[in-house]
Parts: sequence; C-alpha cells; structure tokens
Amino acid sequence: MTSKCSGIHRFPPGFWFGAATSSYQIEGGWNVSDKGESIWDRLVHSRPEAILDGSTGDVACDSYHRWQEDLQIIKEMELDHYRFSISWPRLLPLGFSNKISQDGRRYYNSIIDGLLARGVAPVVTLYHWDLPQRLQDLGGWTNPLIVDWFADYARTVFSLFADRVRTWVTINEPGSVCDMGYTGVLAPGIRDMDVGALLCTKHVLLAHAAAYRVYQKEFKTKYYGELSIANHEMWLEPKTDQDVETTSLAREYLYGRYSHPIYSSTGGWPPALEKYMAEKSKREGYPRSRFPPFTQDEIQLLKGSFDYYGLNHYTSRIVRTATTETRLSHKPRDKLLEFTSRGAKEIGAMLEAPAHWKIGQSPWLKVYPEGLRHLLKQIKQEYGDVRILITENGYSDDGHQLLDQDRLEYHRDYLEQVLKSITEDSVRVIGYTAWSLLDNFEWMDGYTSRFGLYSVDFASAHRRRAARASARFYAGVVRARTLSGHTHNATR
Ligand code: GBH
Repeated sequence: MTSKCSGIHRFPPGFWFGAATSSYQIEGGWNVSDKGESIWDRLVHSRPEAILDGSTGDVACDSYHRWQEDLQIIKEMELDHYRFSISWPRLLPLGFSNKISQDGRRYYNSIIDGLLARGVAPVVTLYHWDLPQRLQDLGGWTNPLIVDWFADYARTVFSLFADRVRTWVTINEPGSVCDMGYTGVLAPGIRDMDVGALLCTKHVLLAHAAAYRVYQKEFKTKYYGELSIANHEMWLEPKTDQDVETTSLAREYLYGRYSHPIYSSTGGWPPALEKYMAEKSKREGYPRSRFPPFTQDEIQLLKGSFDYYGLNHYTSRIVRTATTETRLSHKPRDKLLEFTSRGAKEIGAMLEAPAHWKIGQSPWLKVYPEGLRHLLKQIKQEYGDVRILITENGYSDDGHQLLDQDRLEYHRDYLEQVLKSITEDSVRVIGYTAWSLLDNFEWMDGYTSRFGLYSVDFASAHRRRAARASARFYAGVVRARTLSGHTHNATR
C-alpha cells in the first residue's frame, strides 16, 4: 500500500463487498421434483410475446444444478457476502406452509452451507417476485390475507435456515412488485394502476412488517439476525426551482411510499402524498381514498421494522412538473416508460434524463454516479443515521464483451461515490452488492440485457460462466479494500 492509503481512500474495516442474484433469474429447474408454479412461470409460458426475445427462465443459468459453479466464482472474487433469493413455490410447492419440499430445502441448505464453508456470508431474500401462482389466483398481493401467508412462509424459512443466515431481505423492490406488477409490465401483468397497485402497496408493506415481527418474537434472541426490505430508489432532482414541490411528491410517490412507513420516526404514509391522493380520489368520485389508509396498529407494526436500510440503486432522473397537456396526452413509448407516464398522470411529474448521461442496454438505466451520493445523503437527512446496505447496483450491456469497460467504469464510479458518502458525508454505508454475480434472465428483456460480472453462455448446454474484466476489477477492489492502486482498464 502506498502512503496515499492513509484511510481516506479506503473502505472502512468490516465493509462488505458482495454480489446478488435472484431465484427466478438464475435457477431454472422450473418444474423439477415437486416445485410449484410461480407467476413468472405462468407469464413466460402463457405470453411468450411479452418477453423481448421470447425466452423463459425455464433453464436460465441452470443454477439449480450448477450452484457449485456459482460458489466457485463467488470464491474467485473473494466476496464477503452473496445475496440470493429463495423461490417461495420451490420451498412451499402449495404456496402454504403445510407442505415443505425436501428438495427445495436441500437445495437452499447446500448453498448456505457451501457459502459458509467458503467464508462467505449469505444474505437471503425471501421474495424476489416469484409468487406461487396459486396465491395469485387467490388475489395475490391485493388480498389482505397475503400478510398471513407471507408471515407463515417467512416463519418456515427462518425455522429452516435462520441458524446459519444472519442477514435477511424480506421483499425485493416492493415498488416493482406493485407498481410494475399492476401496470401490466412485470408479472402478474395485471393492469389496475388506480386501485390494484395501491392495495398491493399496503399489503406488501404489512407482509414485510409481519415477517419482521415473526423474526423479532421467535428468532431474534436466539440468532441476532438483521432484517430489512430492499427499496428501489432513483435520485430525483428538480429541473428548476419551480419543480421542487413536484420532485418531493415524486419521491414520496415512487419510493417514500415504501420507506416512510418503515424508517420515519412518525410512521405511516408520506403525509403530502396521502393528502394529495385523498383529495384526488374525492375529485374522481371515489367514496374513499384509492390509497388505503393504515390503522394506528398497522402504523406501529410497520414503524421501525428494520435493522438496517436496504437500498437498490441504479439510476437518476431530473423532474419537471407536467403541464396539463402532457398530463392528458402523454402516451408511453414503451412498456417500461408506462410507469413513468403513470407518475405523470397520478402526480403530475415528468421524469427526464439529460442527453449526455450514458445509457446502459436497459433504456431506463441512465448513468449518473453522483446521484447515489446525493441519495445516500438524503436518506440520512430524512431517516437519521441508519446503517445502509446497498443491496443492488449494476450496469447492463448486450453481453457480447468480456472486456466490459463500461460496466467496470460503472462499478468504479458508483463505488467512488459510496466512498465519498462514507468519508465526506459520514453516511454509514455498511456494504455494497453488485447486481449481478452473473448474466441472468432479465425479466421482460429476456437475455438481451446482461448485468453479470461473469458472463453466461446461454447457447451452451453447460451454461459456461466466464469472468469479465469487471469481475477482475471488482475482485481487486475486494482484495485491496480501496479503489486506488489497481488497474481500471479492461485490457489487463
Ligand atoms: C432490479 O430492478 C431487480 O431487483 C433485478 O431483479 C433486476 O434484474 C435488476 O434490477 C436489473 O433490472 O423506466 O422509469 O419506468 C431494477 C429496478 C425498476 C428497473 C423499474 C426498471 C423501470 C423504470 N427496476 N424500472 S422506468
């Protein structure tokens, strides 16, 4: 180490470097043994035209059979933690906790034990979008009973694995689950933006809280584990001084809805949004707010249901207030933009990105590293000095290159902002998780967008994994615990 490493350029001792995946995106083995059908199995099989390349996650990275290869690459990068998710219908084929799949149980045990044997901490997500189809048929996240179903599932998972897993994520991106699941984009592909998405919002939060309380009551004193939820948050910046209020409402709408009830000292919905929605619902002729209120008990249940702050972050936007015409006429140009346009319709905000920001293979992924630092600072301002775990951050390309200079730079530049937050803004960021460990099924984009530090050859029967330059770069950071002093160039 050179004298430059006097502390300021170093990640703090104990900082975690990891990588993430999710069950449906990597496992395959969609119908092996007694596994139940998930809403993603149903979507890709019944509406293949909804996926950009007509592909499915039936085999994906085949991690159900090749998990040892995943452990191998985790080891190669010497990661501190690996974030993966449990497939609810793989563990509970009937959706309910009366029947546990022994194969499902064995599979996740192998991964957990394999990680621990290699000195890697498992970070386990309970729900990364693959709901049992049977529960969807009973109303899914719009049915209030799902709060109990999820708590039962969580209890089963904790009773099987909490003796070895210390860090948990209950739900990955509730905003994607509800707002994209109920704009017809992601599974279940239902279009009910006005009511369905908001019912889902309430129940997904209560389900999180119920799982948190199950752990707190029944497992915490034995295992001392930590739980949170992983919110997807963009950094939003007002275009002009006139757009400050719209921007704050947009923040409340896009992610304050999922963070305020959990992390704020007052609890409940973001007040300005709740008021706005109540008035709007009234104007629209509804007898009650489309945004369902919480009872006092529910507010208390949710408030403080976290041990750290889980943050998925990829991108930023500039916000301007929609004019009356844009509100009425704005038609989505593609499926993903539909959600943004819903924002325009619902709260009168238009999200834009300056033309000079680099764009990944995913059209929504506009690169603005400084946004992460602004966002981290804002989280601290709003919710206090919480410990923040970055549960996802990553960059997509078309996957053709092993020399993925753009991805390498993305991780380098975002990590640099993390370091600045820690050293200059005193934000307590405790770890960073790259999305993704390896190329995988990228939802509506199929295999056309790749996020992997490792590439996967989906044309080969063995789904061969190969390290990209970004993986070698990241391994160097993990080893050195600093961003300086090793190669930043894809050509080694
Ligand atoms: C994450 O979602 C997921 O957790 C992960 O499974 C996924 O593979 C990864 O990121 C990469 O996509 O165009 O304004 O309507 C990222 C969050 C939220 C990204 C919704 C796409 C659409 C934004 N996603 N977003 S917009």
